[in-house]
Amino acid sequence: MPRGSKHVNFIQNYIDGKFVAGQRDFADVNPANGSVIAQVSEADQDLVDRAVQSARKSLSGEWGHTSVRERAAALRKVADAIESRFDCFVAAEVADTGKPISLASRLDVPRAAANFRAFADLISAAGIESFQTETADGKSALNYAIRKPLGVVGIITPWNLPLLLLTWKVAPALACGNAVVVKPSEETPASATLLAEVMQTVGISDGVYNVVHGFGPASAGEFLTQHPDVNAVTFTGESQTGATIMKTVAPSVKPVSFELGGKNAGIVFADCEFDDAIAGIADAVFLNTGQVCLCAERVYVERGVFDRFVSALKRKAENLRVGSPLEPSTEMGPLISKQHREKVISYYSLAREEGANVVAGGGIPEFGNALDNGFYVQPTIYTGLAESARCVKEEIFGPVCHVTPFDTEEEAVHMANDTKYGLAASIWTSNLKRGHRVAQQMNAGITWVNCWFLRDLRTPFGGMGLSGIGREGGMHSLNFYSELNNICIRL
Ligand code: NAD
Ligand code: 6OD
Repeated sequence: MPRGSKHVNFIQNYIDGKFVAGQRDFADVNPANGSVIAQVSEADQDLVDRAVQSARKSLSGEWGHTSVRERAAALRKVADAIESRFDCFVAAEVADTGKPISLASRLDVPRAAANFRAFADLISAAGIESFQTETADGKSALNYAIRKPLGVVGIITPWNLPLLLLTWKVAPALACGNAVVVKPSEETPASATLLAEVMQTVGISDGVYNVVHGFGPASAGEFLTQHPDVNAVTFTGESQTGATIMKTVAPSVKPVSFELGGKNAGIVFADCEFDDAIAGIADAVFLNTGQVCLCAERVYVERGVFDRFVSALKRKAENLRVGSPLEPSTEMGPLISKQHREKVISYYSLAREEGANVVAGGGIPEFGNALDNGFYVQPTIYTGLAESARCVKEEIFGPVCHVTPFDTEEEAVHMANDTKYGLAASIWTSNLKRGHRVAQQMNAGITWVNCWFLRDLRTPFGGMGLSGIGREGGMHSLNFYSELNNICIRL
């Protein structure tokens, strides 16, 4: 498809306040039908360098002198402008990811605006740490720590919640006075580019927000993480990619924040509110076609309600409306790509080889129309696997779970924690004491009781083990995106 074709959009990089093309393009594919929706201009090493230099320059210009009040006001303008282009953002996100229009409208785009407002509020209210220190001579000293920007922050994000996860990092980085170079996933380049238009419209200084498009290794992702003038890297994506980025940044000892993969557990006790637990676990397994890092791929159910639970979850899976993302009633769209579908389907085959009982799904749906060119899979439930099975141990990142019965609380806790990951867990019980007790034993960064993915943006968010390094959210974000300079004054 030629550049500038009337039939396809051309998505460019955004550097120093201008849209810029590189030497090579790649295709942006709609996962719902396999069609090419845009050509994307890949940033080579020179363009990534220009983006980093423009970010650096902005820090010594007008942006570097903005007050907290001015930055908070700028963030609120960005939030307003996202809302005034709500339909445009929804359309971009739906076309790039294949997620249902209802989901993008209630989750992804509202959260993007909320991210900017939350960090405008947080930076406006943030205090500074101070201590009065008694000294040996009977006098004292005053210590106080001031917050300074890190400098140029490299932001690398995945394709599952592209705008939500990008703005989750851009908003606090800008609130703290940094300039950013973002590298969205090659699968979902549109919303980061639309955000560049918003930044331009609301008058964010040139160079403060830059977008470079491309892939990871030997492309924009690697060029950005290895750039000597990038002061910190914040990354959301696969654990293995996190490990690679860690090696890349090691020689220059850059601070990193990593939000990585998960193999999350849901624990359902017999005393739960049954319908709430079924609805919550169905969401936790199938939302966004199972492509949320917080999704529950392992469900542990107390034996007394196991059969009833599995039957009810099967009904949920079989009644999910899988179809065109543009149809308002659609509840589940395709996976992100042909390649990702091959991965998920390979796990569906592996589950059978490992001896699973297929309760629901396990294959590819047939529509008899253009959607057959999309990357759909069936919502799938397995039982009967050993806890050591690969399908129970490895992140699949699709609309699939394995359900295991348990007899005692200790057994449930042990199985839920038997993983190298440690991102999220959900516990379903009407016994509040048990809820607290079990939640406190979870080896996870986030544990929900009688809910799932209920967010308060002031709370710590992140994982342990293979699920990440550090926490973002609230003050944790402000602390990551700032350098603290402690000043000690002898009184
Ligand atoms: P991915 O790691 O393949 O890619 C993420 C980003 O990293 C993309 O922009 C990619 O181009 C870039 N990248 C890849 N290799 C790179 C390299 N060597 N150097 C620099 N950049 C590189 O992940 P994905 O497939 O896009 O996303 C799915 C994964 O993300 C899942 O594992 C999921 O659990 C995880 N995830 C985690 C969270 C969280 O908050 N913990 C949130 C969303 C997704
Ligand atoms: O809600 C958030 O802030 C967040 N980071 C969600 C991550 C979801 C993972 O796919």
